[in-house]
Amino acid sequence: MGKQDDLKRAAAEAAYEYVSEGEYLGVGTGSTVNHFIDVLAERKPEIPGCVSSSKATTERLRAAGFDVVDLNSSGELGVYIDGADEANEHLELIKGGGGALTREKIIAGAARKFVCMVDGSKQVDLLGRFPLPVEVIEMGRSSVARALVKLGGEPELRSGFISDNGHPILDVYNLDIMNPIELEDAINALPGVVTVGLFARRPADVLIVGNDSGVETRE
Ligand code: ABF
Repeated sequence: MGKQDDLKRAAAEAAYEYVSEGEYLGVGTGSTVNHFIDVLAERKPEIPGCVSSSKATTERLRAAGFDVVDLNSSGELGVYIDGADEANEHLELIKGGGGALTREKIIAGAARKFVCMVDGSKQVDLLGRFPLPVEVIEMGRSSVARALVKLGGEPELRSGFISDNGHPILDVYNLDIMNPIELEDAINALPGVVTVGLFARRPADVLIVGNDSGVETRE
């Protein structure tokens, strides 16, 4: 494993402490989550099953022996554990680099506690260095892109990519996100937007950061 992977694994091990036995567990997507699924497979918590944010995660969870159910059958979730692409000091996030932002946002909204794991390189003062993913309805792709330019960004269609929900994604470059809640609301209000990868209205409740010096947890 590389150094970055070691930090992700350390964050995943710390996140395991938040797993609540006896309840369905929300599980996100990405390489940090893959480490977390490895930890789950090793420690085998007593949970009835998981709700997953992507086809890729569903496959991994099932291969590790966990039942995966639809969010409509699980009811309210206790805990949702996922990664992110950027995190600021208010635990506001950019997510969706892996393309699973819509399901991630739905699960985060349904969970009482959202635990986010990152390695230290993803902590930023100002969100926006990582291009902001916006999932759109195909018909509105160009009109949404023009509106995003007016909001100060440079949208680019994610090439060769369609989400698990069947939609394209615009990645918006060069945004200095001074007010994440305001920008999240503004992008959500554009006709044709399915989901914006800003998690500011519903930030993480717990941020676990894997650094060279160890794992830091912020709540
Ligand atoms: C998901 O996976 C995302 O929202 C984010 O895009 C990505 C982080 O990936 P990784 O853990 O591979 O860095 O949680």
